[in-house]
Amino acid sequence: DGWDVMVGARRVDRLKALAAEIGATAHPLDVTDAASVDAFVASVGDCRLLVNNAGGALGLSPIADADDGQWRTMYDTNVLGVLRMTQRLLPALEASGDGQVVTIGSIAGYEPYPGGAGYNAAKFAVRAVMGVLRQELLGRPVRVCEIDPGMVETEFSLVRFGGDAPRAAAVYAGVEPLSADDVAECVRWVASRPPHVNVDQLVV
Ligand code: 8X3
Repeated sequence: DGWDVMVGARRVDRLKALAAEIGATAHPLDVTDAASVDAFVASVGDCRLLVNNAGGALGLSPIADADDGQWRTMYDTNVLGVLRMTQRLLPALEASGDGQVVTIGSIAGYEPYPGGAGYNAAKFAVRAVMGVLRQELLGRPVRVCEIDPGMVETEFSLVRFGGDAPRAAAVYAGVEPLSADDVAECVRWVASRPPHVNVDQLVV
């Protein structure tokens, strides 16, 4: 669609390969690290669109056995990561005259499930943050959209289960899950709406 894209992630080798594939600029980014976010944002310049994609789940333990370290990491990545990125890029987004924040939430932000409490809590929080942001920016030129996918076959489950490939594969057995491309297409569609079309939420 003609966007001048800057991509950020922790795994620099993959990031560079992706950037080369799509013609983007790559910059290392860890959304849990304020200094990393500052360095990323310092190299952004003009900005009309922020896509908050970083997130993920760790573990599937019932609350009785939950690991507070995993919960802390999930909150830091899914929620505070969104805060750090959004807060720092808001001035540029607003100055563009037609800014937009698109954040990837999850169906887990609507539907709690056994073993999901830490991730559910984080994604419910993301939804709250996006709802507040939308109200706080009312009347200013920054739209706020949350895209909430259900089951998407990426490395999501491999990460959740600490690299246990058979357990991760079992999540998608017998179903046709969404793909990363399906979600990317949702982002592309939202980002290409004209300024008066504010897509608040997409549950996919
Ligand atoms: C991932 C969706 O249902 O695996 O965000 O938690 S679910």
